[in-house]
Amino acid sequence: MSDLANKIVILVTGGSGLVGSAIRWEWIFARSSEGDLRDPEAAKKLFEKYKPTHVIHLAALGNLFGIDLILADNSVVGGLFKNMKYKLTFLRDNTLINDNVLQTSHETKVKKVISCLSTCVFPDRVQYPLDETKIHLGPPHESNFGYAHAKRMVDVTNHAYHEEFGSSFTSAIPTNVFGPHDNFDLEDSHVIPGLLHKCYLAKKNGTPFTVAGTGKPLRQFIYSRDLAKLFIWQLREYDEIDPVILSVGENEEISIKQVADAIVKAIGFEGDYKFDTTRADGQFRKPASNAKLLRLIGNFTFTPFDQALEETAAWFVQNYDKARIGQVPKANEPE
Ligand code: NAP
Ligand code: GFB
Repeated sequence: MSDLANKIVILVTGGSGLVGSAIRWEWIFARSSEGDLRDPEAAKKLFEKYKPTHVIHLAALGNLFGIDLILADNSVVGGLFKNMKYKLTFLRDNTLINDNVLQTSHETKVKKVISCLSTCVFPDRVQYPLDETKIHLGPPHESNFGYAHAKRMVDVTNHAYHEEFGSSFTSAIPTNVFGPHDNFDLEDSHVIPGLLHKCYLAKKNGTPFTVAGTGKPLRQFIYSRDLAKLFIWQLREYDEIDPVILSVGENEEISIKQVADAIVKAIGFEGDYKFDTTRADGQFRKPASNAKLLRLIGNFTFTPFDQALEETAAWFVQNYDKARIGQVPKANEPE
């Protein structure tokens, strides 16, 4: 699949008329090189440059490339293993980013902000399924408490802005996201991109394919293209300050082993694979309810997991040279 297959281009005929004018949006996709949002001055400059009326706030540390950030192993990205390692950095830097984005949005009279949280904001011990009312009922799982506390404070901050200034700042809570353009680093990434890369190299080089942990934990995954559509819905239709969970149904949890099996199929790997049970499993499960989303949106068709995974694998294989693959040990480098 080419890059174009992931690009959404919408042609609006009659776009200069009454109706067309009402739906004319200008999108600005900022990245860290436009301004490091940990720096309040950089945030101000970015907002002064583009004068946004609405903000979808996705920037987060835990997902950084190309930023001047010195960590012990000189690299930075997300997923369970990175979150376990850099709790303070992820707490401090995400708190700075979120505060700068919200305060600058307030100062420049942005009409609406949607900040992206994650299901890791939920308490570790709470009655399942997770839903929007349970965020603050207990501490998050210890494996990523730094990142989780920074993210859950956005919900508190949104309410405070609303109560003091009437601001329309809200948040979205996606489950584990995957798709083209992900960070496919071998170790410091989320499970799907990390395993896709490992499986690809195992097939290419005839090396072992090893899955971290027991394979038993359960997760809900959302395809990035489905999530994009839900963000647009939220921007247009959603008026609450409280967050909304953006997820497939809680009955669509799948195990890490099922993920590995789907990856083996999508990559066409024919060897055996094994589990490294010395490595962490993280939370066993964190099923999230999408009942609120479905009640509000009415109906939404999620891309079937296998189809989304195949599209992602095809994109990764075809774009290996330009994908975010991190450092590949020399012995594993494809010819
Ligand atoms: P990603 O692929 O790593 O992208 C992160 C984005 O944030 C990049 O555009 C990056 O810019 C920008 N950024 C990072 N630090 C910044 C800084 N200091 N200043 C300005 N921009 C900065 O991450 P993603 O997976 O799309 O995640 C997007 C959002 O979804 C995040 O808030 C994340 O917490 C949330 N989320 C992700 C998942 C998941 O499974 N991926 C699940 C739940 C929630 P550069 O590319 O220039 O570095
Ligand atoms: O995507 P992931 O890192 O994040 O998945 P979480 C971790 C699960 O996949 C654990 C297993 O059970 C791991 O043992 N796993 C197997 C692997 N092989 C691999 C691999 O090669 N790489 C990775 N990363 N995992 C994240 C939070 O939790 O959820 C983030 O840490 C964020 O903060 C995200 O909230 C949505 O689903 O465990």
